[in-house]
Amino acid sequence: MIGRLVDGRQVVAEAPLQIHIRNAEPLRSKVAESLRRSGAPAVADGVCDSRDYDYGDLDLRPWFDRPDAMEHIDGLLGSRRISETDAERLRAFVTQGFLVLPELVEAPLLRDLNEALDDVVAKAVDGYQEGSSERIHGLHDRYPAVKALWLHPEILRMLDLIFGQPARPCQSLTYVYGSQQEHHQDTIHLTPFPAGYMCGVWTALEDVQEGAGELRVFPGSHRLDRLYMAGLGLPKVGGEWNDFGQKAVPAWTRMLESGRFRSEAYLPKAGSVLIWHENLMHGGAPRRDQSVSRRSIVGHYFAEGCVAYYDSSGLPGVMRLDPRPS
Ligand SMILES: O=C(O)CCC(=O)C(=O)O
Ligand SMILES: [Fe+2]
Repeated sequence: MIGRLVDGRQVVAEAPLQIHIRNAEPLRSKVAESLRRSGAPAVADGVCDSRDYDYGDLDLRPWFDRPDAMEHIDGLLGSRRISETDAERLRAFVTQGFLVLPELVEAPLLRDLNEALDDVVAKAVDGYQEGSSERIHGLHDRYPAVKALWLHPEILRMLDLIFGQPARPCQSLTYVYGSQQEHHQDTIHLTPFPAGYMCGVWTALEDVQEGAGELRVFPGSHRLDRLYMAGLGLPKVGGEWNDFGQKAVPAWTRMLESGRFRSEAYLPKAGSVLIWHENLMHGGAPRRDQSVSRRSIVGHYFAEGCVAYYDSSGLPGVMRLDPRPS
């Protein structure tokens, strides 16, 4: 590789550059070995795709996707690294595909978050129209309260326990009203390699009422197959989601047809946080009462050391390295 020193637009020096990536810690080194073995690209240069990675290698599964997941939790308990409450939550994550931290967010932060949303609505930030189901991207970089939630120590602690690795936020999505999003698995949009190393985090900013377009989850559905673009015969989405909607949504519907998994309405109290497994089927119910808001913020997190990309668009993924609050 050639390294270039640039002053403004002018190259003032150039020299051959060698980069030694150490990948010393366990997940990084396992991933690096897998990439080498399978001939996967070590640097994202072009379109990222699931076929580039060895998803068939079961040795790369995270602990919670292994048959001995409960023993892993017992081990953490035995070494006093976690409390009995943590253990209960991790067990729920393994069996149901999600866990809940009830009323976690402190009252002052919850108030600041709601004030941030009031401001978004009043100023029509990003063209947001009061009453619409639109989501607003990236408010963590505009409102300190959203950043504080995004990097909330207790959420990060729980994610670190799940991943066995430091969790790194990727994005935030803010909803004032219900999303009414079709049921889906996030895997195809926020794609980790190895599979499993991504979680969604859903925080309620108010008590969620039935009919407000509540989040619906399908307990246990994280054990269903994962869908990727290549498997669906879909080209990467450049901006137009029609083909995607016509193929992916029916594929998800077919996966649920057996009736083995039933959706549950999630009706949390303000400040509660739900963490879902990357492959859990979930969606937003129809807003039966259009006048009722459903203020919530979603963050997606990858585990440090995994490969992160967006299979649906083929773009490389983001892992933000913002310092954690001490
Ligand atoms: O909040 C919702 O209704 C769904 C959000 C969602 O699916 C996501 O952000 O991954
Ligand atoms: Fe989702």
